[in-house]
Amino acid sequence: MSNYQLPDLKYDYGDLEPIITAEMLEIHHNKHHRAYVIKLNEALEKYHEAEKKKDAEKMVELQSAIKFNGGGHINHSIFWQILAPIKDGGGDLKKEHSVYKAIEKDFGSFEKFQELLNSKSATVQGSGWGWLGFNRQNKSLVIQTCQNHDLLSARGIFPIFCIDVWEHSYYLKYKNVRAEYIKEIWKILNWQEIENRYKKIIT
Ligand code: MN3
Repeated sequence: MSNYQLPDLKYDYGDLEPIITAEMLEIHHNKHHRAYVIKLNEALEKYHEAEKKKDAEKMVELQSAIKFNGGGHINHSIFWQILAPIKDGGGDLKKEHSVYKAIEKDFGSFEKFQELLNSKSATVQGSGWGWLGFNRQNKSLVIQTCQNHDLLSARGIFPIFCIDVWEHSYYLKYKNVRAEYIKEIWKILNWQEIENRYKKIIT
């Protein structure tokens, strides 16, 4: 039987302050992400039951819950990894990194890339995610957005890093000003992990 688990964070809830407060991170990880994991496991259990009974109607019915909660679990698991406390190198952009050079090549400059990702993420309608991804076909970096918890990989694009722009990720501190949260989150991006993810996909 499948049994997905809430992943532990590599930092404490207070470690991303002041960008993300301890209260925000605890609710986001321990409540929201945990709920996706629980509901994913429940939906999969029901799915396996339905499969045993050859109940195709029930199996189709359950797919939306699997997609939503499974996507929530997968996307958040990436999100926690690509963040780091400032004291542990969060926001420390390294110009010698391959991913930095690729960003400059594919977007003209790092500043242009940042502006574009910020504006696309800020204008996601409703809930969703902003992404830097790698398109394997033309071997270039792309900025994309997804609705809800849709997976970037479902479009054939490898996820390098993401910004959660659901209201639950910023509302406690930034209220309705999503753009301010997005501007701040660059200060806690884990560029070493982002570099590792980029290198893994290009080699
Ligand atoms: Mn979230």
